[in-house]
Amino acid sequence: MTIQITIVRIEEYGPWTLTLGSDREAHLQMLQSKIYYDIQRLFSEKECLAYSNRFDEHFVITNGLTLQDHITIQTELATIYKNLKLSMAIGKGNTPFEANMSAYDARKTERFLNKETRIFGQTMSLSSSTTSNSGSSDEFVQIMHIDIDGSAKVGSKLSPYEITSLVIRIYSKLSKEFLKKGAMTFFIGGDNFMIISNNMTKENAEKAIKSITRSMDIKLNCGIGIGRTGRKAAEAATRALDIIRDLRDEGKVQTFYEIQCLW
Ligand SMILES: Nc1nc2c(ncn2[C@@H]2O[C@H](COP(=O)(O)OP(=O)(O)OP(=O)(O)O)[C@@H](O)[C@H]2O)c(=O)[nH]1
Ligand SMILES: [Mg+2]
Repeated sequence: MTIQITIVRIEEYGPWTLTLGSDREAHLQMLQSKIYYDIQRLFSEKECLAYSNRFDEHFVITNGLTLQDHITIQTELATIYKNLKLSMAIGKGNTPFEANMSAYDARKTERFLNKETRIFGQTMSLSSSTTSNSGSSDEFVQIMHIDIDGSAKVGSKLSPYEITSLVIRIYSKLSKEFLKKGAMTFFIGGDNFMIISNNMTKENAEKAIKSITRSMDIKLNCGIGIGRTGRKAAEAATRALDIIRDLRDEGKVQTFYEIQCLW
């Protein structure tokens, strides 16, 4: 059972930013937010989910998305961002990290699936269905939605910037610990993280989270979701997290909850 990840990247972005002069930061920040918006909009319409990776690159869970779907999105992005060169690299793997490596490799070795629109990928069998995306049968996605328990309470003791510093420390530990298992962690705002974590057992996840929080005065709640597509898995993970909160409100404290989405 594999996962498909597409890395959308702004090519030759560094040199291009220089052409804007030194008073460029506000412009770049607005542009980057807008690109993220359009990537999330176009992919989520097709059951995919995008995560920003350092603003100039985006990781998208694209299970079930065909090459033709990618070409359509890429063409639309090219009409919005005429001055930029965007590329897409599609990869598959048993773990999200493997899928990332396969995509990265395809771009590095210039293995084009479609040269005209700069789409790279291994010559693997991409789904051929052209109807609405319900995921391909040999693919699945597992997502962990992690959130700090009672961050509002922590926030009443810490100033806004100190909370940020705490969140960054947690982010760093999550990223390091889960990468060992081939999983990729993304910060999604507030006190929330999502980890694309295919093939991770609940036991391994619990062990990793415990080792992170042991030395810190915080608790992390973790909703695990499994689905055919990125959106379906994320929906299940967030629902699982909300159930942890509901259970807590009823006095039944538990930090892990798993929901397998109906396909
Ligand atoms: N991206 C994302 N951010 C969220 C979500 N839910 C909450 N947040 C962010 O997290 C912040 C804190 O909200 P909560 O996590 O609900 O607050 P809390 O005090 O930690 O409460 P509990 O998590 O229920 O213990 C919010 O201000 C949002 O920025 C979510 O589903 N997705
Ligand atoms: Mg919270």
